[in-house]
Amino acid sequence: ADPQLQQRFDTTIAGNQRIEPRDWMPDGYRRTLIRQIAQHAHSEIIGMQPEGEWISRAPSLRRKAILFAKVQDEAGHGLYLYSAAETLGADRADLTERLIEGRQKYSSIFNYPTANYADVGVIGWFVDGAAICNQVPLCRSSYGPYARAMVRVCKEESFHQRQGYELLMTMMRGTDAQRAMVQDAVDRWWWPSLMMFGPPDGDSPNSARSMAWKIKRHSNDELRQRFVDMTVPQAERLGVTLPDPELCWNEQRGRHDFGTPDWSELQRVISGDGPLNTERVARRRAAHEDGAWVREAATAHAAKQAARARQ
Ligand code: FAQ
Repeated sequence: ADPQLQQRFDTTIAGNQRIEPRDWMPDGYRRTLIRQIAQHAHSEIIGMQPEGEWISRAPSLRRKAILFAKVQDEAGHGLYLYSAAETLGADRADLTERLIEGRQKYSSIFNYPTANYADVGVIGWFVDGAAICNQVPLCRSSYGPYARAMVRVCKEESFHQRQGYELLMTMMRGTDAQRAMVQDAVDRWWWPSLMMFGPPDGDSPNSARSMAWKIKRHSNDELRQRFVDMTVPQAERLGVTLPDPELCWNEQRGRHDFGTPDWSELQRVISGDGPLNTERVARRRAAHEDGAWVREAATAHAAKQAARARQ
């Protein structure tokens, strides 16, 4: 690389300024961003499925309207993120192909089943809560279009988290059976939610590089800790027990100690062998294939408009 360009890039990063699409950037920086942003976009789109299944079975019109809005927001987040990836030279159709061929990853969390409506609440509380912990610092990520997309995404995720918590509060005020449903959903989603932050720092091959480039602002373990510290008082207020006997307040550290997630499970789910990996990707593929006629019609329409404009 031209040393002057490299130096300008380094100065921009060191000064906490933003790298913009037309700026020179090292190939590795571009590749890392495309990888992370594409995975993030795919997560939003695949992440529509676990809750989307419950839209037609929502317990009231109000809950249905709320869930509709949330799932629609997730589609929007996916679109901002694919657009951010395009500013780096990625092609959205190609990214979609990679996803449905299993060549690109999406978050492990969306490979678990949703058993009942309490799961919708727990996804909002835990999964959107984890997403917020992870994404608020990404608003200061060094790549401009990604950081700016995160600002709006985080505002919407905050609403999603609150709707989940409010749903659970309502169920906890209900019957014993409803309270048991909430506790059961908490038991099933707690550990997979901790895994969303990625492998422990010692086994995270991308972290050091991404942090030096200020793409990531904190390590996986630091963000996981923040999520635990944020969630424990919320669980107490709600009246549920987090399924970790090792969870306790550590006075000295001023933070909670907690148990170790089953990292072999995370590896299995990431490598395609989670409870619903096959179904999630097959569903995405079917939706893509079913939409082929829309893409063809839009392309034909655009060509006709362009031809008319030339006349
Ligand atoms: N699942 O070296 P690291 C949402 C992969 S929130 C699957 O630590 P990195 C909102 C990792 O990609 C969820 N794969 O990697 C919503 C890497 O593989 P590669 C999406 C995982 O990138 C809520 C390898 O393991 N959020 O969608 C996972 O430095 C409710 C080694 O790991 C984001 O994507 C995992 N959990 O750190 C929607 C946030 N963990 O690429 C609907 C942005 C790790 O080398 C409903 N992303 N891997 O082959 C990030 O912050 C980072 O990419 C991490 C991973 C922290 C996820």
